[in-house]
Amino acid sequence: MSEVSPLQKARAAYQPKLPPVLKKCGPFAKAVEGKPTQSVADQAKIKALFKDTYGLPAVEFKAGKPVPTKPINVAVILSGGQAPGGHNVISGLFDGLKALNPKNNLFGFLGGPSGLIDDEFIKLDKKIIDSYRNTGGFDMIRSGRTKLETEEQFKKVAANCKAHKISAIVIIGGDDSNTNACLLAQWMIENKTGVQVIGCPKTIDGDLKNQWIEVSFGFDTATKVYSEVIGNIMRDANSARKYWHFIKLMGRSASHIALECALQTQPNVCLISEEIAAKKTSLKEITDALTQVVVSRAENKMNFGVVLIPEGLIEFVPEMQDLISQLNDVLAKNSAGFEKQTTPDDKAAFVTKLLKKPAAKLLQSLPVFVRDQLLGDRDPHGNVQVSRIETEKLLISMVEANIKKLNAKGKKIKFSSQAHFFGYEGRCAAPSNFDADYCYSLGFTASALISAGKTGYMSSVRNISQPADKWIAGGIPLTMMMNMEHRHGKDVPVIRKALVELDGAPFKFFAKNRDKWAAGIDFTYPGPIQYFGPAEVADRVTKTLELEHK
Ligand code: FBP
Repeated sequence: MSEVSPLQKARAAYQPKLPPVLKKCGPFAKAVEGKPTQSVADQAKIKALFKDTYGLPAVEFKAGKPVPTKPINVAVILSGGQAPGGHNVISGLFDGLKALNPKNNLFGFLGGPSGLIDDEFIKLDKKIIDSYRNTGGFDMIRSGRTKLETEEQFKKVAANCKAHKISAIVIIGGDDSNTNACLLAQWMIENKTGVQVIGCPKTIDGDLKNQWIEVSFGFDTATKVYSEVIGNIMRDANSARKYWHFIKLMGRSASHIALECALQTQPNVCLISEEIAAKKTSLKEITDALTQVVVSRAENKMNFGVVLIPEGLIEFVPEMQDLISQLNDVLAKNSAGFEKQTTPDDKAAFVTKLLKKPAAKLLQSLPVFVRDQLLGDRDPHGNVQVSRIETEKLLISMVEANIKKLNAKGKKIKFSSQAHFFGYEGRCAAPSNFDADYCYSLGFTASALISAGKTGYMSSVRNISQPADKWIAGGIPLTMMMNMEHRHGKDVPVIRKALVELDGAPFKFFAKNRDKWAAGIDFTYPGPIQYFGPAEVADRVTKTLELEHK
């Protein structure tokens, strides 16, 4: 075991806060059912696919009395990308189960869904749980991206549950993992296994949210970590006054992380993919607008600045979206011929001939490193790995080219740049007080949902822009968040991804202020996450949550 840092020691003693009803009644709170629910769209199709889990009522926990419960065995997995607070979901679940009955057991299946399929697990005891309380990372039981969705996999999971007398599975994951949790819950009912399935909302991307799930866990801590470092870079930029920093921020598709960091730090530019898609802004228009900011600032002797770029941007730019979709198609149909090409130039020439004219022209116009990234390794579905494209460097090189042209016409604009990508730096940070409390509450709520006999539900803790003594614990049917989407050639039921809403309060606040931020040095330096101290410093929530629930 590695040495424990003084902060980790102090954090181990932190007792996360719970919603009042769970604080008072523990997992014996009573599950009060509301009205039957509907899926967010495609009701008839979702209902037909989820015969037993469709239309279930949402649940809210109210005061209840302890009752004796039989001992049970429960499985837990962490699924998908890391997010701060995962260990606290597990410790909340563990404490809830032990409060129900000290003989209850919690098995942590290793490496995500594959552990559940391949029957690899550890029994989680107090010693293990105590050593991971309030820590970041998923290293207690690790995570993985295996998709748990086939009949064969479900049968293996059911067999493993039977072998270990497991009667409930808790899946801690994002939209895809919880979609699969919903499929698994339905399958377990249809096959009369008696195994309950409960989901917990995880992802730093913040795109698993709706009226009931106000935020996915990890978003708070990750955006605070990125905002701290962005603030540090802003101070550096404002001190040296010689660099433009182009910072790409994680968030596979939605721009919630970039928007939140912009709200926290007030950069000169922050691109929002959803706005770019809505306005059908071209790459040239994006670059011209960026160049305009650089030029205006240069005219005011400010040859420095900070630009935030969401990771998923490239897929939202219409002509790039078209190029990527043509590339996916062409490479799938001509993979043998493509693999025979030895040099990057030969590969590009081979593909270019097969693309439609505008896409071919665009590919040829891109910097060689971006062209090669687009033609590099495919994902397991054979698609271009968009998240590997260095958009921050692409934009720098396009702005550079614009400035060069302007300088050739007599302007004298200085443009020196630095490129950054912040993503992995934030995913395993020690959870903020908010995430420590929220995650522990989500895990504890999951134990209460299990005790209430629920399946096909997601643990829900609401009213979280308020202090924890006003939080509401409950559960919502997974089917309620679903719609049908066309993926990899077929229509499938999925939990709807929440993108940035352009008529939402966070974006509106940003849009109102961005011109002022572009012109000046209104930078805000949020500083590091504080774990101890006054609530307005240590317990503050994200600006997104604050604005959405004002
Ligand atoms: P989840 O949605 O599974 O939580 O993962 C989100 C994320 O962190 C994205 O922001 C990022 O694009 C991706 O994971 C990176 O994935 P990987 O860890 O496989 O490199």
